[in-house]
Amino acid sequence: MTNKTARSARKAPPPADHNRKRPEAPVAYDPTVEELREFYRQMVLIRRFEEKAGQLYGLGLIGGFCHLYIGQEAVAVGIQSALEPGKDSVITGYRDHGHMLAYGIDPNVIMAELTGREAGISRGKGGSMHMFSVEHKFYGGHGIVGAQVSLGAGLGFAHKYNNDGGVCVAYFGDGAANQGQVYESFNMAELWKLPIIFVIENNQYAMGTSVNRSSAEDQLYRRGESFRIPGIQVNGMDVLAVRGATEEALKWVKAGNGPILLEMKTYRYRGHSMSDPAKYRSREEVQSMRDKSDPIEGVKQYLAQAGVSEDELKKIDQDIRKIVSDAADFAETSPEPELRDLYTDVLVEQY
Ligand SMILES: Cc1ncc(C[n+]2csc(CCOP(=O)(O)OP(=O)(O)O)c2C)c(N)n1
Ligand SMILES: [Mg+2]
Repeated sequence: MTNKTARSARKAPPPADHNRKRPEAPVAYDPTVEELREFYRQMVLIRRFEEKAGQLYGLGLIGGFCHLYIGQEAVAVGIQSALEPGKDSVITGYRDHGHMLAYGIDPNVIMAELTGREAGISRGKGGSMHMFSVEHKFYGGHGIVGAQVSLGAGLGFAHKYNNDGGVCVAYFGDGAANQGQVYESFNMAELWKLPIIFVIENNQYAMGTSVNRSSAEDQLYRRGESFRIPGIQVNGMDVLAVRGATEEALKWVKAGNGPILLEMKTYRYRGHSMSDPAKYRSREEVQSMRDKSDPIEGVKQYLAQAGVSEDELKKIDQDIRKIVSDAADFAETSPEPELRDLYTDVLVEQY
């Protein structure tokens, strides 16, 4: 490089980017009392369902892997309460029970899938990590970390191609955020201005590795910047903050601006899966999150401020306990798939 070109290269500043359009800073959602009650109901349903799944696993009624969503309830509920089931699509990883419940899918068929019964949503052959409901546009349930992000970009493409007005929400974890295919998907989604909301559920750990240990850039909402995808960091323990950010994200995507990234700062109370003794963090750390940031306690406070009585909440709790124990009874007593089902839904041809 001659001095002259070096000088001219120095002189040419990078293109100014300050005028680039950005989403508005989100504000906390202002719910009606009825909406607040519904957030509470759904979050308690997820928590009790997951506790029951943990018990059934302990009793040997659930086999294989089982990843619980306890602690993260405000994320799925805050986001999906803003979506239209059957129009907007949702895809996630293996920690998927909460997202299904938040999309109104019957707890009985989810629990029956966990226990491997014919009546399960994948006819008892998918288990905890592989559940789908095309009717609800819920596309799983994926065990390959990060794969749901590329598949989600495909769902976003389908919404655009079919011009159906839908938006895809693709959830993934802080660990998955370090996968290469995530960035290939970001690039294509932005180039094609796909209607997709990428949601990083940053629960601080990928199996036993904390986000600070694994991530050179641990402010994950910035991970889309190289692709011009704007990002928003959100308190994922506060359902109103989550819903508020989702409203902003939907506005952005529906206006044809292309994808947006939401980083939900959240926390999982249980181990990575049922077989994780969680030795990589202290009990005090978990207890402190429970004491200070529990998403359900947060909604309870909002409800109290809105004048909803303790008795009313107790009634909701009782109703939920009944729904969950009925789901467990159903899942324990309904039949297993027939032996011949070993040969169905299996790819046998060459392709
Ligand atoms: C491609 C791939 N690599 C590794 C694994 C093993 N694995 C399963 S879960 C997981 C951690 C993912 O953590 P994160 O994305 O933060 O999600 P979380 O479990 O916290 O919801 C790993 C490494 C896998 N299933 N797929
Ligand atoms: Mg994680």
